[in-house]
Amino acid sequence: MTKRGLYTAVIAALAAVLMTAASLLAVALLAPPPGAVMHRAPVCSAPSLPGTTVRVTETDMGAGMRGRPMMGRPMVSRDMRLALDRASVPRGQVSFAVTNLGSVPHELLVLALPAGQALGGRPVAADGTADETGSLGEASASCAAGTGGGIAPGAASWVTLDLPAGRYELLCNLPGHYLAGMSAELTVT
Ligand SMILES: [Cu+2]
Repeated sequence: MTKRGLYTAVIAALAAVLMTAASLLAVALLAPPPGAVMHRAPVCSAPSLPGTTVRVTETDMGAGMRGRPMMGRPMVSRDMRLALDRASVPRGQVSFAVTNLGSVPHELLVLALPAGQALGGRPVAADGTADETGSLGEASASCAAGTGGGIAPGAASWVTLDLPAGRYELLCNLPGHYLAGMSAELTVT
């Protein structure tokens, strides 16, 4: 091999290593957050929405990994999450684009969080659902806006609301999910 040939081969090898590293990094950055169990490819995603968009990601550890009943009582699992891509938005039109990255159906409800009430502190009935009186809106339809029968795994749902300044609690109110950790706070300024 000539000196020039050797030089070209070294450059080509370096380029191959760099491209492999870059693609590994891209895969790592695009992967769902830790704890997310993705059982299938995304079914659909939210369209472009009016106002300020809050992206909500819902995850669970998978039905098979959740707590089994103990001493006749269902064990409360705390491995379900509802994460927001921002903690505050300006008042006015706010759109919620919800993606279910979990393995079971989820939903999103928006409720006011009164002063003095802690996140996750709503009373929960015997059936495992929180009191959702005064709900301002919800995204619970698979691949559609508004109210439906739940967001299927891999699907998205969305809703646009007009929100005045204040604190809000976003939650999933399928039985047991609120207690399992599916609530997040949003501040509207
Ligand atoms: Cu849920």
